[in-house]
Amino acid sequence: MNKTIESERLYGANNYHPLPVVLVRGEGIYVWDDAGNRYTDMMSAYSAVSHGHCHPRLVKALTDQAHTLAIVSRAFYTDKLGLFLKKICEVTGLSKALPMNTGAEAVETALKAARKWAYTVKKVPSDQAEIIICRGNFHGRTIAIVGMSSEPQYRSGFGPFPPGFKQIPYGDIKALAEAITPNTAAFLVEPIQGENGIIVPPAGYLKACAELCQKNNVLLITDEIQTGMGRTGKFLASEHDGITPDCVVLGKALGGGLLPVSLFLSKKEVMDVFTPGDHGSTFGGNQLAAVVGLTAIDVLLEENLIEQAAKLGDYLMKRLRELKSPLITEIRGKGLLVGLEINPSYYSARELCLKLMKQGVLTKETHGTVIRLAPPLIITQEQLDVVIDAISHVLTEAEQEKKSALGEA
Ligand code: IF1
Repeated sequence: MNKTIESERLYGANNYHPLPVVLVRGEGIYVWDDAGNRYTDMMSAYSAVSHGHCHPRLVKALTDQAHTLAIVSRAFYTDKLGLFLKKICEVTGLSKALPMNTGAEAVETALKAARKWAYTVKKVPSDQAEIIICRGNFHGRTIAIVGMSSEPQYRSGFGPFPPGFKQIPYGDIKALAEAITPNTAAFLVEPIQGENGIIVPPAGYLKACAELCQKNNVLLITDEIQTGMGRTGKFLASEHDGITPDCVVLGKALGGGLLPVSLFLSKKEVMDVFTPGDHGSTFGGNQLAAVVGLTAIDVLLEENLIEQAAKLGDYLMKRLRELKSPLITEIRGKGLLVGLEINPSYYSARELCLKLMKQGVLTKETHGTVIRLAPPLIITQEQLDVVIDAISHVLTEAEQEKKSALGEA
């Protein structure tokens, strides 16, 4: 047993089932293991490493700031936070931003803001505010958030959960209309469900939700922690529907693949419900986060990574469709957030990920049957071709294995 793996298993919690590889270095789209093998990273740490590993400009911004001033808390002003908040509001079209650290913290901030807005602005009776969420959602791992989850494992053993949440099917605008009541504060939704297996809703779904929410004075909150920062070929995935939500949650790639940076963004009327002392965070909006967040946005725009994600995402989906493998039941996604649904009766997605690892491609299955293909947005077409060839190779190999197992070869 590898000593490193043994230590993680001996001293760590058994809350993940990692692939049997020990990574020691990353640069751009590549990571290396402790035996010197190089892999193309098709996971990007669940879309947190959209800029590539250890991006030089981001590392420099972080280290320069770390030598200058890092953490002072929000008890004082600093010279970087205002620049970061101004930039993200200009780029997204929202009016205000509240900085946190992890995605879950920013989602919790959104839940608190929506409820307080319901009581103070919409005049919903105290403690009666309802928030609508979708089946198959993933918004983080806190008790309130897993209380909204429809995934039994994420809830099992962690109850009781806070009330005030109503679940509807994803992609179903009629269900949303039926779920709204005079006490509805908000509808929280992912533009594409990431964890649930890269589920893309029907075209125009988000636009229809925005219209319905506006008509009923309900806040539309989009969770763009995974789909935001250019991942789907637009800065925010909601731009594909031509809408600006009332509130947006950002995280992951905002941290430039270096540290946790998240934001709750909203129109002024919502953010203004917070008064000093209502909400906060020790590290939220620290100088390192502000500088890395600002640079992460600049790099995304200056290196045209958003257009790159749109162009190469279309190319990837087209090439995958041309493989015409009987193992693939569906190819879903937008931009460089792609899911390859594998027929479980034919072959295991995890087994295919292990085969891909041997071909120098690192990714992981989600929900048992979907292989996630979400490389750093800096990947080139030539580098993508190498990955597609590896996918083609393992699918053919798996197909041959299946046929010989059935005596058909
Ligand atoms: C894990 C995947 C899971 C997210 C969306 C909020 C959060 C996430 C849309 C919370 C986080 C991460 C969490 C990580 C694996 C990964 C993930 F979808 F990306 F694959 F879990 F479903 N909203 N997603 O995707 O952000 O608090 O983690 O910073 O928990 O295993 P966080």
